[in-house]
Amino acid sequence: ALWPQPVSYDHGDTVLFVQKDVTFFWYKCGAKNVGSIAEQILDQQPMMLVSDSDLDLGGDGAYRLRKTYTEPSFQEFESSFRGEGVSGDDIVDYAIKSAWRTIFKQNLYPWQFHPRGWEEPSPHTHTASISEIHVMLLTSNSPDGAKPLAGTVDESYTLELSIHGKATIAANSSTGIARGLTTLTQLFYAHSDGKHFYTPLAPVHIYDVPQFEHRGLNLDVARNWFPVSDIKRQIDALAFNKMNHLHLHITDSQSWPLEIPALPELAAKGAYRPDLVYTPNDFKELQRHAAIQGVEMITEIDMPGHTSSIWYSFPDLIAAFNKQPDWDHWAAEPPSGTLKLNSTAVYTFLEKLYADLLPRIHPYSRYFHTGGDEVNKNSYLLDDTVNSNDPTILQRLVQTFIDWTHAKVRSAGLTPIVWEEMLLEWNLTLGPDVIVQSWRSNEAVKQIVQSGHKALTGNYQSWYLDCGKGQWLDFSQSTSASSWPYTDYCAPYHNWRLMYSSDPLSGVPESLHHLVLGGEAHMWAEQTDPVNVDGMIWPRACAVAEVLWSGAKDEMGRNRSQVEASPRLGEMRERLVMKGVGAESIGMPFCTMGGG
Ligand code: CP6
Repeated sequence: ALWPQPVSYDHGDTVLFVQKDVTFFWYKCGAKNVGSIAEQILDQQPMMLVSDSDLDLGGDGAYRLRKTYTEPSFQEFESSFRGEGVSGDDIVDYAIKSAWRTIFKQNLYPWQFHPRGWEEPSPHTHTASISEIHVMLLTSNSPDGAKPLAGTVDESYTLELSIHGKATIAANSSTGIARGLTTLTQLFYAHSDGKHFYTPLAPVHIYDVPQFEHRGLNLDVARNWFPVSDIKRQIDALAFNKMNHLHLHITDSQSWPLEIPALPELAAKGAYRPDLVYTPNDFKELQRHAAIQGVEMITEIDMPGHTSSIWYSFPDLIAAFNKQPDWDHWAAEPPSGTLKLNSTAVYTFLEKLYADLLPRIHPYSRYFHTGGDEVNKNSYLLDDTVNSNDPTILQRLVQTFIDWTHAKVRSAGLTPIVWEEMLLEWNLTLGPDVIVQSWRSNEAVKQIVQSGHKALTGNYQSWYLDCGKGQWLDFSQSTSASSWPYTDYCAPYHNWRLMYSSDPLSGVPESLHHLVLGGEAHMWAEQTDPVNVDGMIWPRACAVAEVLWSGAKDEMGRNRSQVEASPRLGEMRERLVMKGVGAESIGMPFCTMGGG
């Protein structure tokens, strides 16, 4: 399970206090692997990991780097980026400083998780304390350099905390170390005096490994604009939940906030306001802030549908632009408008766009999402380069469009991702490298993997965070007094329990499970902005994170218990709040106080 058990302390327990001047030791060595260390832990063998004799030092390029931190310098912390991309060393460096800050500055005083009258551990009578935390990167040549999440990066780790206060984390990659340090921070609590920090959970032996390699959040920053700091806070919360992808749906029909220096009019006229934009520097900062925490940012420029905002700068490229009440003949959402499908001007535009944008993505991500959802056939009746809604004619043109864009994406060193309709509705021939993102059903996931493509899950019946607010206007009500019942097709509200009970592998034949890379929770932002975004995403996305990290089934093959998850999620929510994330409450303290 991803979230630790809440503290259960009684007076007989060992309580380890940890001091602010704890020293972090960072080693690299080439000799061991996490699997064998996990075996030792599972066999309950005593581990001597930190003695020099147990590390294979010196030979065969194996080496040891010992860095120590006491109280990290946060000035350096914020500005330690250098060069293009993010290195494995940057990740460990950041993770250590981040762990220190979480334990000593953002920790939880767990009053909601004890009966009334509980006496907390006293800092004066404890028996042991932690003065050293050792992190070990076991393979010095792991491929976690500039692109840390190449799917091949092993995020597993072991975490050992003895009752004598020896803390050791070992992993095969820098990202694995970051995951282990994240877990470590979640074992500690703040004392009510605000000066002491402790864990009653030792001894701890953890071997942890994710079930799915793609664990993400899709954030729509086109329907509403979000300052960079709000997006960074979501990245921090993702990393705290061991999620490793932020899919940024950065343009749509309503606004184009992404500055493209080669096409300055796009954001100047297409953003909601000329200053509500993401500059090239903002864009890089976001990618780096994600990468340094083991989170890969995936940029989506949704095309050819969902592009009406281009109309404000390049009206000749867009067909069927309409914001009047009859927009719904041509699109899923107002304003309608789609890129013309048989226009050389469109291809000239795309050439400029991709030449500017794709090289800026390459150092940080393997992927580029080309969209492709909800393309409306009727809109091409109004496209002067097509003048038809004949599916055969359109299919050929969309195929050409995808072939052209995907060739550009590949020549920039990136792998294309598309929405499911490109494969399942348009029956396009996609390159075998293309990842197909489902959003409509588990049945779609099955069809995607049966076609041989890798799939991302997360559909509107389960993992849509916007669903169930009753947000869809019934346009028949604006023109008549019809008593036709208003229904929201993604209702009811998707609470954490609904999200927790969704299995990404449901209905997928076992022989094809390996093609399900994982999935994403979706934050479509028609009715979400910086005021409510934290509460809309958290803690419900924690439920998705646990399913993707640990699998939807428990060891017995049953759905994970919501009863068992509830107090753990409650504590996770408190920890997010302590980190400055406005996660919503999932229940009252009475429930976690043991009814006390
Ligand atoms: N925007 C974009 C959306 C949605 C999609 N794409 C969406 C569709 C149905 C529901 C919620 C959101 N708002 N670009 C679908 C992938 Cl219920």
